[in-house]
Amino acid sequence: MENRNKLQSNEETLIVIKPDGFKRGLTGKIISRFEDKGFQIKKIKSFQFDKMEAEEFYNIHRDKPFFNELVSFITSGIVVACVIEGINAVTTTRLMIGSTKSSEADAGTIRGDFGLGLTDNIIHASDSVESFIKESKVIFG
Ligand code: 3AN
Repeated sequence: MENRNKLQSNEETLIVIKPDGFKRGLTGKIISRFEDKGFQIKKIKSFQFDKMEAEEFYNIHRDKPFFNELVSFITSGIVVACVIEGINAVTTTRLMIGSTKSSEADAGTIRGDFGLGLTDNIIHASDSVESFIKESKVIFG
């Protein structure tokens, strides 16, 4: 038991409920899933990204053809960002949100259960500890 715990690291990650998730009133249900799983909500903030913050947040996608669409969507309404903490938070959170294309995401995942969109895919979650550090700095400073 002691050994197993050593392999599992307690870490933090970031989730952002996107404007579609917020508008559809899914915030509570989504946050509950993370609490039910055993994560703690360490920070929470409801706000609207401005263009500069969104471009910084999505900096890694700057050269992608869908970059402008991404920035325009994430700035289109209120989002709810949370820093969550728990065992293997980055990997487990990514499993819980599901594949990028909501229409193809597995049932039981957040995208699989609540949406059909691609840009409007309800939730963002950091894909690494490095991304978490960069992304959470944009939101929480
Ligand atoms: P994920 O959010 O699953 O990590 P990424 O990091 O590949 O997906 O893409 C970031 C965001 O960009 C996605 N959440 C989605 O909103 C959007 N996106 C990804 N691929 C496309 C695409 N081909 N066309 C439009 N938007 C896309």
